[in-house]
Amino acid sequence: MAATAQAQPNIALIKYWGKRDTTLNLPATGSLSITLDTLWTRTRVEFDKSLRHDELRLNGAEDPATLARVSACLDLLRHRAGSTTCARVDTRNNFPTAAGLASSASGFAALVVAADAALGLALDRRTLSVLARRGSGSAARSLFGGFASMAAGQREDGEDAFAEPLLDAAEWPLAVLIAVTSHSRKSVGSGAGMESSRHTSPFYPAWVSSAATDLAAARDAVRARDFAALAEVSEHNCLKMHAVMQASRPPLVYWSGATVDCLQRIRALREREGVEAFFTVDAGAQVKAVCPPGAVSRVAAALADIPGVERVLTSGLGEGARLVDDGEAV
Ligand code: 2P0
Repeated sequence: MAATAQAQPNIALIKYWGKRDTTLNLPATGSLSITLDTLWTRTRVEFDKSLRHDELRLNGAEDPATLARVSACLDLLRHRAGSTTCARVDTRNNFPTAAGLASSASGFAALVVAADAALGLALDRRTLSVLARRGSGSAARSLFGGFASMAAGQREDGEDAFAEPLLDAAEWPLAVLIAVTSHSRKSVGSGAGMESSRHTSPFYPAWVSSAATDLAAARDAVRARDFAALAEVSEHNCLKMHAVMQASRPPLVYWSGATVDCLQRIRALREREGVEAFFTVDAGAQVKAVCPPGAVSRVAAALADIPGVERVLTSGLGEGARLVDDGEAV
């Protein structure tokens, strides 16, 4: 009744920002992401009949704020297994939590894979992706490695809103650099921010209606391994999402001054210095640069030089969520 899983965060190149249903956590738009390798979440789930309620520890400390979300996700798996047994969940991240590095993505992906095994359910990946989405929309994508795309779906029950693999990491081994410009928790979480944008941003309808075109262009670019095309549509989609955020009331400005400096530097590297690199920014101040492995040292040095960049993390593309030995755990 116990299992341990590892999942890595993913970085969306075509963004999910907005829900078409908050109860089932259904995205208003499709998305496309790359799964990282060096950053991970490891989660051990143990169902134990002696427990009176679920328990959650994050990086060794109790985390009552996240427990209800975790319990609700576990309930979906318990329901399928015909079980009411409570669980002890131990989870650890090797990267900063809640600073724009999508810990909920790797967290809920690892949770469903570990709970599925601990309950002996052996659900298929698509079903696990749907269940992870119920925990956190971006988690549906961390079930898969390399490049994954996520459908918005149309069904009211959400059974068509799952992620699918596009290319394995080895098929187009790009690198990701993360310029950390702030360690503070973001002031408005993604869920609340998305709802604010949906209700108040005048740009939200245009964001939703133009999403499918961006997603199709990005999927084509990935399949063709066309870096320039992926760079163009990814930066456009990222800045469009931030325009929606910034036009919300109250405004959602996740950037720091260093964020903007990083964006300008990455554009200069590409447009003036011939370095293949593009940026993306999520609901936080960190900037992610995507480049071929051969450009890593050049891009990393350029980002590290920018005042306000505290450090630069480097990652390749990795695998989807998977079971690991209990010994490797948390
Ligand atoms: C993304 N983000 O596609 C976008 C870009 C943030 C900006 O997915 O409410 O934490 O848990 O479904 O998955 C962050 O949203 O939101 C996110 P919930 P989640 O990566």
